[in-house]
Amino acid sequence: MDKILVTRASMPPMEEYIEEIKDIWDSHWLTNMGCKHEELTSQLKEYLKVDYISLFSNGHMALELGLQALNLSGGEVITTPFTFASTTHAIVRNKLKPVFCDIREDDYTLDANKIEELVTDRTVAILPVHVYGNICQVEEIDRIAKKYGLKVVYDAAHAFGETYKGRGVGTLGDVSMFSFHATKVYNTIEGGGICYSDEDYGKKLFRLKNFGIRDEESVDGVGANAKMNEFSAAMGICNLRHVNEEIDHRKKVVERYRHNLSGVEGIRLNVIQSEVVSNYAYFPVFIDEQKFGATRNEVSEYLKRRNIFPRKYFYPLTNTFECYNGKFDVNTTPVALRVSKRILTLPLYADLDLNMVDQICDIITHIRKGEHNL
Ligand code: T4K
Repeated sequence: MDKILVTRASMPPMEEYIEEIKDIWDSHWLTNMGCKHEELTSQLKEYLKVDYISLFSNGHMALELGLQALNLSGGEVITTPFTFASTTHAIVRNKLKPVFCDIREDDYTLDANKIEELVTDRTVAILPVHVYGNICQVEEIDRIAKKYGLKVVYDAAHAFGETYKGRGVGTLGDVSMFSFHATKVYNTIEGGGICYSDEDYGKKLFRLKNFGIRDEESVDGVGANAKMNEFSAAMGICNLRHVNEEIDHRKKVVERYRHNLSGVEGIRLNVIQSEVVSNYAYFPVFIDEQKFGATRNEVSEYLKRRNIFPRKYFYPLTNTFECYNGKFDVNTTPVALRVSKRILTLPLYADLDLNMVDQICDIITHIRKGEHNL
């Protein structure tokens, strides 16, 4: 049996991509905000229901420079440790201090009830993550941000195309970042975007991703280079034509998993959020070893021996990373710690065969019944 990996990049038919890149050969225009870049920008703006979007070479640079463009100049950012390395690194690389807030037991997002106690006179922003596409407690976060004059930057890397109460999730907070990495619901090979509504902010962002260049003879910012190239943009144009279909297929996979695994003792499935139109980005299961009879690690290792490769997104927590040299106390985020040791994200992609989903679930239910030697 071929390896079943946690995900598989979605790709358009090859002929469609070749057709899309033909005019790049005619123009010899490969990057620096070319035609494909501009076309994709306007298509994404419409698809995501946002005022503005600025495209980047990847989601991380979008987040890092998106934060930089807010001019927060030192200070503390309240954030979650239950995320990919990028979120915390983006804060630290901006010379800001992450202050870790615990997460909610049910949807794994930042626990808004615990934010206020972490606000100090140094706090400048809140950086929550719509982890797995689960939307944060946005109204409460908004209330706190207004009360203390804080910026809200959403890491919406997992939330492409989702809506909350009918609004594009990219409109939440001051700015939101989407990742268009190969592993995401929607990809531009590598890529990312920052959504915003303030035009002046957009101008700063543009300079930051293009060396701080104002015009041919003036450079007025110490910018980086984080532009999306034309081949990525062409991939994005093609993938956008298929993304709704992609999400429908993912939905079927998720429904099959839910059907097979709901009611298995010791397995808790991801929440369904009533006001959210989901993109079915990930399929995390929380394994309670007391009730299930095996640990998350045992299940993961057993599946790997059967050529199925789930992932422990997100373990370890970012506040335990070696690179931070013990600066943060993981005991301040006990729920995140408990979840990170018990969560397993199962394989999920649009063309994952439903029979394979059944096989994965069979293995898990048999482990529950003690019918497999771990
Ligand atoms: N914020 C959050 C909350 C994020 O989750 C991420 C990225 C970011 C920010 C930053 O956005 P980007 O700068 O990446 O745009 C993967 C992705 O690389 C990363 O984008 C993603 N989050 C993270 C959750 O997952 P790894 O280290 O697990 O990737 P890797 O190479 O092990 O790939 C995982 C599986 O994906 C493979 O087993 C097979 C499949 N795959 C992978 C690649 C690279 C493909 O099918 N095709 C491919 O080209 O991080």
